[in-house]
Amino acid sequence: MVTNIPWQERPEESNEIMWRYGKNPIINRYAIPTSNSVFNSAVVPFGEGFAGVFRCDNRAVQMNIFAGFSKNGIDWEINPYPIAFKAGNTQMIESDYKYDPRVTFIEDRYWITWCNGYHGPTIGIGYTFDFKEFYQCENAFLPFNRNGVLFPQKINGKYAMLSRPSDNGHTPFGDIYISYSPDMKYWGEHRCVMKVSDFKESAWQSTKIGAGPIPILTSEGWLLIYHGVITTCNGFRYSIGAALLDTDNPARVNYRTQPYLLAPADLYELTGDVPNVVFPCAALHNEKEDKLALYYGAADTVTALAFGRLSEIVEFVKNNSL
Ligand code: BMA
Repeated sequence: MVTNIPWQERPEESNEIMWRYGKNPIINRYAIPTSNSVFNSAVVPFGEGFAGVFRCDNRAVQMNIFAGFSKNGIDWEINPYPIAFKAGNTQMIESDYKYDPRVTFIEDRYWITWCNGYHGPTIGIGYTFDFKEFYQCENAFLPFNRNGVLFPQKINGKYAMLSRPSDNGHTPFGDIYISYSPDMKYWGEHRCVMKVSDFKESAWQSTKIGAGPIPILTSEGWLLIYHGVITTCNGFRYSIGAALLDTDNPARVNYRTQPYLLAPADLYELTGDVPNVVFPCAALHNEKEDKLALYYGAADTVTALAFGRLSEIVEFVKNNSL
């Protein structure tokens, strides 16, 4: 049980289900000497504190992932050099770029997934035991795909991953699928989980959706926090919602938010390299203390933190479902 996750009580004047950290953003765009932006990043409990894999685009705007460490989950030391992978369960495969990492501990190691540039975006997989040595495995899928998110435990004896088949550009469509693997190398049994919503029912998630943090197992099923996109006259706007997936068959969606939980509203979310984006890639939770800390990229520029009560989020998803 993780006891010291970042936390700040809901401000008295707020009645929101999720509220922002008062000192957002927690990581600024120039956090390492070469960075243009640090966003869409993933953290996990590690040792006495936390470790993370951070998306730092450099000043040539090359996208890569970097390891980082923190005692309190808020103040981060990010390595100034990108992760250098060794060959894992295959020979080294090409990687033109790496972005939007997710991290989870399964059985004996930390697994990392990311959007890997291999003739276009697809899902890269790697692992580490110590956040010092990293191993890169086979890509999970053919191009084009993004938002590969592992479940934190095997389901019916197999590894399970959500993903979002896409195109080679700024994909104007996208639904969430699930795939299974016996060995983290071969993936199959692909099933559709969730599609975009009907515009008149819930427009914020009507263009495309994608899984966010590693799903969290609750008494009501898997809590999946996801991003949803609407196409506006100014381009895409990215917001955050949540769903409850069946525990044994997560391809079945039991509930899914009609209103969003968090949408771009503060200045660092509204302005930046890509305005109007909140993009969640990680969450820390403590079930006993009923706490959730959500990490999200803001405006493709900085990294921010929001909080919520796990039980309230679950109730909200159930009571405000599409
Ligand atoms: C998506 C990805 C994310 C990014 C988002 C908004 O397609 O590229 O990394 O945050 O667009 O620009």
